[in-house]
Amino acid sequence: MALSRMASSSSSSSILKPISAALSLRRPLSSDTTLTIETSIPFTAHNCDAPSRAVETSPSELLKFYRDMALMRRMEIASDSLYKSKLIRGFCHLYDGQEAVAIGMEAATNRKDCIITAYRDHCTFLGRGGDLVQVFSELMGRKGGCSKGKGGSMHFYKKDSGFYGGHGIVGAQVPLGCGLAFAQKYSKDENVTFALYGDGAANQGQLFEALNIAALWDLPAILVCENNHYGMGTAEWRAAKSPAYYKRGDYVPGLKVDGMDVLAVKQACKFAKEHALKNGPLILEMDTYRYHGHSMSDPGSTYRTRDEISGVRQERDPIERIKKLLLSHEIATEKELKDTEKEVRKEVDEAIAKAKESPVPDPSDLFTNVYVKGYGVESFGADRKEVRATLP
Ligand SMILES: Cc1ncc(C[n+]2csc(CCOP(=O)(O)OP(=O)(O)O)c2C)c(N)n1
Ligand SMILES: [Mg+2]
Repeated sequence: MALSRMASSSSSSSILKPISAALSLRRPLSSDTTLTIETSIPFTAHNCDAPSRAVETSPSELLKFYRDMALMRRMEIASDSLYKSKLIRGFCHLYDGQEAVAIGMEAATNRKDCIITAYRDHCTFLGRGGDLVQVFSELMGRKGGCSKGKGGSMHFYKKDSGFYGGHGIVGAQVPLGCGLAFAQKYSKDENVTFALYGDGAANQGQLFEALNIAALWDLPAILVCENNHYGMGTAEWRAAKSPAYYKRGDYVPGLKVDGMDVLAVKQACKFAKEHALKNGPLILEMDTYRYHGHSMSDPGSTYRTRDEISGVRQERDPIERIKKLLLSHEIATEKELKDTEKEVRKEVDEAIAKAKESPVPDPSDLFTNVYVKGYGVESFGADRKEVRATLP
């Protein structure tokens, strides 16, 4: 990676927790020195000029990227264990491998920009400022969860930070995202919506219908295809005649981005935001990879080889990439980075312990937030004979 140093200051986005004291800078570089780092590979553009590969960052931002991605990784690994010990039930889709997309997007946006995604949503919630106790409480169906323990893994929300979920119906979040962009344009605020979907969802009709309207009305909608190369157990080339998802908007410009390089993601999202505010929609295809299977019921190794997975881990892992940068530019030592990993592990363990203390929702809450109040809906038992409750 090429690097040059310039003596101006830059601010890093401040998500999740502040970087630890153990990682405070003791090197010649001050924490806000501007560093310019080249992306792993060039962007590939469709119907637009590609942004520069030279990305501005700072030592403190790189340290933060490292910590935030390590925290997300640890959270997902811990969720896997909780699932296997049956403390998490139902659907659960993990995001490990894809962390750079959530983190890079955060670095280029503010909380008035909206984000909406599918069911692989734990890390997006954390990136938007959600806390770990809420994550684990929601996953374990406890009251303290971000959806009061009633949504579970697929239904995380944080509206006060512009995070609109967490959706289980493949592709359905994209038209909703275009609706959010419509509201932003209508109210003349200078913000955009990032609507995320997978390579599997990319073949759905509703996506093109929403994109058509968004383009006609120049809505500030950015469609982000997280191409992890599989939709459940189906490889992209089996599902799509053209897996070049960044080109699939035809008249709508697109950009293919190394989604394992957090700096490339940040640059692309910054570029997309500027573009969308001036010209309307754009597609970003993030070339990424999921290490886990599709969901907890998928071991993830029947339709792809173990060599493929370990190859990506070795050559493209987003956390390793930042680690190498931190070490090669003497921003942190191996020991400091190990200490961060330990801290992150402790933080996750403490959050799980707290979440376990949270009670499960009351039975009386079963239908709240589901039906409009005041209609007197009656709820029956499974035999459909006995009225068990009349809803408020
Ligand atoms: C409308 C609809 N069809 C099918 C499903 C079942 N389903 C859940 S996830 C999924 C695969 C989606 O793959 P992709 O869009 O690539 O997202 P990824 O899981 O890789 O993040 C399918 C078919 C669903 N939830 N909704
Ligand atoms: Mg996919």
